[in-house]
Amino acid sequence: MPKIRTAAATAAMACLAGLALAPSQAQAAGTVHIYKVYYDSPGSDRGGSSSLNAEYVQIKNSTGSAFQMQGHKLKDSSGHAYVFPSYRISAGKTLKVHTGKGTKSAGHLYMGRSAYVWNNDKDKASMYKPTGALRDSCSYNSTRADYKMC
Ligand SMILES: [Ca+2]
Ligand SMILES: [Ca+2]
Repeated sequence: MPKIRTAAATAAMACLAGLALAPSQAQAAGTVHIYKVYYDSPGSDRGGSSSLNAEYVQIKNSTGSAFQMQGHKLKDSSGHAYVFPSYRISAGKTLKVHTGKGTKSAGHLYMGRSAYVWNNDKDKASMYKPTGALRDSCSYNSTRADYKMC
């Protein structure tokens, strides 16, 4: 009865293929999270504007809809804090929060500081919701790298 066996095998394979699709569908619900901390700007840290702004925290919105950051807070281990102005991250997009001064533009916000925030050896970036609850954090402890993918 080779024909029947073939039909059964085809049905079983179709069933397995259906099951295999399930995990990727489950990943569709994303988060707004800290994606990268670039803590040691390229070159020597002389404090110029371009060096200060090459130090940044990148946030990613991996959800399927735009997300308003207003009122969120970004903090380092020693308590330096930045409160987000009104800024919408589109679905799937990222936002860099630079340490130095600059003008807000698509994909870029500026803490407006004249000194570095993120320690070059170890530190922890924490992002809080407007309610004060922790949304996400990312810590690192290495001078061998200049940035951390969270
Ligand atoms: Ca630094
Ligand atoms: Ca450096």
